[in-house]
Amino acid sequence: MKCRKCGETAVINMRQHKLALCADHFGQWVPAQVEKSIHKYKMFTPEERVLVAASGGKDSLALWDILLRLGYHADGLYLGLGIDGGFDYSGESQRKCEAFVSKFESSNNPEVASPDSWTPTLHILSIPELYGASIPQAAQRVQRGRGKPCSVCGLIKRHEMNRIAHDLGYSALATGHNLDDEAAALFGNTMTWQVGYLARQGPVLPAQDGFARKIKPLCRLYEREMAAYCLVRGIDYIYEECPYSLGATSIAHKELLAELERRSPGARQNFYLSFLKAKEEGFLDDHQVPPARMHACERCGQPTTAPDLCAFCRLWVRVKSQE
Ligand code: Q46
Ligand code: ZN
Ligand code: ZN
Repeated sequence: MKCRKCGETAVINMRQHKLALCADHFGQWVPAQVEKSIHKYKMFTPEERVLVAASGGKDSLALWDILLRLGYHADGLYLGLGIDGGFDYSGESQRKCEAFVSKFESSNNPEVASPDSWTPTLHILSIPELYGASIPQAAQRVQRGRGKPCSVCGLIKRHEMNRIAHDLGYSALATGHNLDDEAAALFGNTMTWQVGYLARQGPVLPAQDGFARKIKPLCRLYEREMAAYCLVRGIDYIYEECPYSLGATSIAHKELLAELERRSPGARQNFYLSFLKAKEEGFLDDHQVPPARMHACERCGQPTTAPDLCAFCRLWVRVKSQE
């Protein structure tokens, strides 16, 4: 297969776009797509500073690389969750993020179109060091050994990412969700008609009092494209998934959609993009939940609907009581 642009050997064929590209042209095509999404969904402006939630996986490191190549001021945040899984999952993920950012620390890296001598920063935050328990330990104590730690993990990650983005003055928090992730989430929400979640699902979640704006610049790119981008760009990422992700419903939904995509190229993209279009046209306007009355958590100051402590602070009170 030949590259559509130059006739060299193609490294990827994107059937949904009827487009095959060589390594060079694919390496240029991906950032151009991300730039289009940033503009189309009004994610942020060149003057704004963005914080990338860096997990060490392919999507978040590709996202960070792309934003830097596009000349944006993008720093990273790595949250150490204290997950081992028999192979030091958290330690290994952190090392991938550190290795990634260290490439930019050597001055005058021509890949970073930064107008001054600015180099990206990786903020590292360790949950066990800060709060005295890893995610699995915290979950073990409050769930008494039942179930996976994912809901505890999600709550802690959301709170801490928001806290750092807000405290350090970033305009937006960027996550590496790709189109496969978004289509799987949409499928899950549709299966159970979670209309409230559907109304909130999209490439941008605007900032609210005390909550940072959340953006998903990779939302129009397939997962396999992100893996190919890392290969083309020489980005070393952690291949293993979090050990607790095994058997997740979202993975089953991804597999179903991948099968659909195999039979009908572009089906997954159509599913997600037609949803966004229908939303733009007002399909869910009657289901927008009016913003709840918020006040500051007595302990951490983040907005909450609860009368005293936010869910994050209540969680740690329970974890401490079980020590
Ligand atoms: S990191 Fe955390 Fe995920 Fe691992 S424990 Fe579950 S939620 S699976 S994105
Ligand atoms: Zn080419
Ligand atoms: Zn709180």
